[in-house]
Amino acid sequence: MKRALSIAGSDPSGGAGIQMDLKVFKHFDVYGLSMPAALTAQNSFGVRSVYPIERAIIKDQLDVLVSDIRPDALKTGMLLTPAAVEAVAEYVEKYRLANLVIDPVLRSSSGAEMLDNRALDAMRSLLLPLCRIITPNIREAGALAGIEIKDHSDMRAAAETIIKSGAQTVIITGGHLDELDKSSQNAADLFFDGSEFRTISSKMFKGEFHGTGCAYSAAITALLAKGLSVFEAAERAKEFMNSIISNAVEIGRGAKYLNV
Ligand code: PXL
Repeated sequence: MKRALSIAGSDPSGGAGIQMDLKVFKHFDVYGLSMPAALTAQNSFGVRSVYPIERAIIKDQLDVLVSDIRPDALKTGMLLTPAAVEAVAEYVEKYRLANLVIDPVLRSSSGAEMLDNRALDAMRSLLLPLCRIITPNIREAGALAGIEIKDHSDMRAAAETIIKSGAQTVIITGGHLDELDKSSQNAADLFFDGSEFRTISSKMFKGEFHGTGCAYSAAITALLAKGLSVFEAAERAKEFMNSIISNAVEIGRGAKYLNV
């Protein structure tokens, strides 16, 4: 059986983070491995607190796990601190782990910071060069590229800068940009592998859904573990998102949760 590993924050409400990632891995029939790189206290109204996990604990979890069980693909989500970014980069290199997917989580939709500024620098210099694919949203892509993205041409410029920083492939999820254009019926993601720009479009869903970035990057991770190409994985992951968003459920009394 193929194995996928999630190194991300813990969301006790199960709508994002390692809990969501495990459900997505299961959906795709991939064996799920997970380790928290940070903790949160949250519910469907938002994140109340975030707590780091110290470097030694992250290293110990990775060392023991990976010396026995090698993942076929892995993803990072909320890492919070430079120490977490550095520890993950060190072990991905040391064990030559392939198919690294980075979801560069900067903030929760409710506004809690999930990667501080020094951690962003560490991610750009240490982790990006090790990844097969990085899946920023508009704001995260802007932060990584050091520009403010206001339109589709800024989006392409940011994608080029991110590839120059060492990522093999980038998908900038465009939903938040297209939402600014009230007439837009589509949410278009921009795919760039250093040679060709491609667009992956879908219907736009109105409203706030918790954990979309986590579920999307987890789906890509599972599909890479199964041997799909990056573009095929991205297309299949987008179809999966359409289905779990259109069937979103009310688990708590705040934001809707994805139906995974
Ligand atoms: O969707 C961003 C995100 C990532 N990881 C964890 C989260 C959230 C949003 O709340 O809680 C653990």
